[in-house]
Amino acid sequence: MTMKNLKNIFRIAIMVLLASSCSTNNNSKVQPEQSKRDTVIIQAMKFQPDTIMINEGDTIVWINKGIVAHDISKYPDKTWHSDTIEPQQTFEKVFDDSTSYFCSIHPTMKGLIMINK
Ligand SMILES: [Cu+2]
Repeated sequence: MTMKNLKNIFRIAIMVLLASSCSTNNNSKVQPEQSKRDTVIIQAMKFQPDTIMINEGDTIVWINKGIVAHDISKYPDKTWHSDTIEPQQTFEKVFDDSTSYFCSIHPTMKGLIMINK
């Protein structure tokens, strides 16, 4: 094998590497839309908004902007729930299904999460 042939083989190998890294970049562009983060403010003993429409897999972030502690619990059975959320603290959770929730400390506080399917 001559030196010239060896150089050509290296050149081809580099071209193949470049081409495959380009196609990797193209693939990342067609990946599904990234999941979003949606915010619910807890203030004045209410969830604001109290009904929120999100896409499957989105994250909801609750921010306690009130002056007392709250929690986020599945309504009515508390099959999932946050820890106590003190003022200025947050809680976040990913949702794949529609659900209603409430604050088990103040059970009149209710909210609804609807999945856009
Ligand atoms: Cu509360």
